[in-house]
Amino acid sequence: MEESMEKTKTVETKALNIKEATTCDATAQMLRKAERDGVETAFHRAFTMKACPIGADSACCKHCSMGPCRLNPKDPYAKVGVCGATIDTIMARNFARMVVSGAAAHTDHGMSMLDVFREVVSGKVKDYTIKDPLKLEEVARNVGIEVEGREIKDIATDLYDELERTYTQVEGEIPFVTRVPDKTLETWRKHGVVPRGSMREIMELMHRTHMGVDQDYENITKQCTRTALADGWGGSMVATEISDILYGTPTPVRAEVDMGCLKEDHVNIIIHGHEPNLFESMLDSVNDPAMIKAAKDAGAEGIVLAGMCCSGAEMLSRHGIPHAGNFMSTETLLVTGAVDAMGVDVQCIKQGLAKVAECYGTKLFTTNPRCHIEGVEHIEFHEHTPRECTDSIVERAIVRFKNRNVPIEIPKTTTTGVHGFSHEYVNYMLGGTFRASYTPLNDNIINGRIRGVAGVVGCTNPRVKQDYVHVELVKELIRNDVLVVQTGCSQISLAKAGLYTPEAAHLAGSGLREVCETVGMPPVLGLGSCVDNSRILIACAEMVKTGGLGDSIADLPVAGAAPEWMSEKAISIGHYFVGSGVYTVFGVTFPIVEETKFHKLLFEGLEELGFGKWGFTVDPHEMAHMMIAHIDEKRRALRIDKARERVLFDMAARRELDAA
Ligand code: XCC
Repeated sequence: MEESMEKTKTVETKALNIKEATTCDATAQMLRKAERDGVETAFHRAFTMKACPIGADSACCKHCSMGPCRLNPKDPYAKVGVCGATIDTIMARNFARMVVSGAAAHTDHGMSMLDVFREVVSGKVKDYTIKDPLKLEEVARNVGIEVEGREIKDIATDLYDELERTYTQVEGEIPFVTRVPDKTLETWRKHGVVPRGSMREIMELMHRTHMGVDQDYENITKQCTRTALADGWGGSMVATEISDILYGTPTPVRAEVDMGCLKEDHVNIIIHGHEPNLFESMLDSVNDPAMIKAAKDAGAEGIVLAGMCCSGAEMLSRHGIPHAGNFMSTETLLVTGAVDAMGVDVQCIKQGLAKVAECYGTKLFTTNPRCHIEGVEHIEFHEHTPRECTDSIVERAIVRFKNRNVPIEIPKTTTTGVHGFSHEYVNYMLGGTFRASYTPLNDNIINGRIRGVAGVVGCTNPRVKQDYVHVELVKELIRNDVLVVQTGCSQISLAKAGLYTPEAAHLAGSGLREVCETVGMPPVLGLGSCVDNSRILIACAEMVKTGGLGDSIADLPVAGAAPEWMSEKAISIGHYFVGSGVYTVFGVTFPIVEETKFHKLLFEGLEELGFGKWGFTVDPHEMAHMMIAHIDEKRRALRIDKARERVLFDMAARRELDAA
């Protein structure tokens, strides 16, 4: 029996077409090794397990035990659920449950950051300090706190009290509405979607989506928007700002990406997850001379620390720590056999990691009370004594290094690029240190060198070829003079493809190339992790406030995309961009039945109300042109479309002159 099961597994595993599964060479190499070793990954499971077609269209409801009820996505209005719920109610509720879960993840992360901040300010946490007092003052000023002539500790105490309202406030508006452009805020107020506190919004949306409560898809969508905005302009923004205050605001830094950052003769430690607290402490642990000595005593040349997923993206941006790969490479990285320990905290941690780690003898540790994995050792991380956890992981990694008993194969691939952009740095970079402003960015958009700005963000997903959609989309955008800003796993896809070097400017259209060459920047700017999408919101708000590009975020020639998304957090992010006024296009699949009233609301109706709108396609080139068409439409509305034709004509003429 067992033998035949084994055989079936091998046949299924072999059927995976690795070339179709990923464009990441290192991941492909490790998938081949995994198959030789008889190890299964999410790629294999996605290949053998078809996605449920009813669920994919969101045409089922399991909110009560009168069901689960299945409607027919091909004939969506033919039936209703047992309670009478229509397809629109069912889809809106399902969508809302994705938004609320994603928003909860980000806001809980932000709340943890705020917890640490409170304890640092009160002196109870001693291992972290306020590294960026200038940022502290700036954020405090933004939310109306007096800073002139005051002690840092006093400002920080007031800031904590103010930002706590982001979560706990039951009435009123969250603190960071002060950053929202007036006209955008007016639209929110008109439609009653300005968030109060995220706990309240999340609770209300959960309530409304309970059986027999909100059964009007438009009204559900309204609370979806309010909750998503409580994520983007609330929980996520607090997470980013507090991380900057505690650990430093990113500035451009050269860093290495991909599996080749592992070294066979070093102890290799990976941190994977989302909250920077664990990683920051690990950085101290691996740099502790006692730990380095212990590693050397065990026969290693030293210790390599690298990140994965979003905590990796954050450390890449902030400290130039190498990044070993994005979401779909987490299991395959362990297949190298070279990872001595992997510490994880929260979000995007596949349960499948446990099995792969066991196969290769990697020590896998969960560290956060919110995230245990059955069968995986838990070493709890406490902010008051962070080194206890991270030192212990290093010690265990050294022991594993000494006792390695699996063959090691590390893909040679690494790419070095420039990471660590922030909305503050975009200011300095384009405006110069002494006249920091967004004016040069706006000017270059108005004069047409830069056609518009696109945020390309989000996950990788084994239902599509890993990295392919991200890379093709971004190449097409920059070729058409669209400046791209990125976060999360998408940033890593493009970094591996080599687009994070100033030299990549040659892939850009002539207008964008000219700007990149003048400033010495890459055509693609990495802003960090997924909570750092809030940096993109702030950049949008700054562009509006700087002037010349309309009165609200919805007027800007910008668009967003998550072409390989998979998590509920991505849906929350997508919806807060839509709520903020941005056209946002998703790939892979969209949990909705087309040509229903709810579909029409998300893809058209919201825009008519003054918000942004959703878009969907799986094809990267089509996606790029949908975004470019939207950018051009906005340029026309702003009457700056002619300037672009002129500037491109000028450049063509100049090139002819140069060639003559
Ligand atoms: Fe997760 Fe944040 Fe998605 Fe990557 S991009 S797969 S959410 S790690 Ni955030």
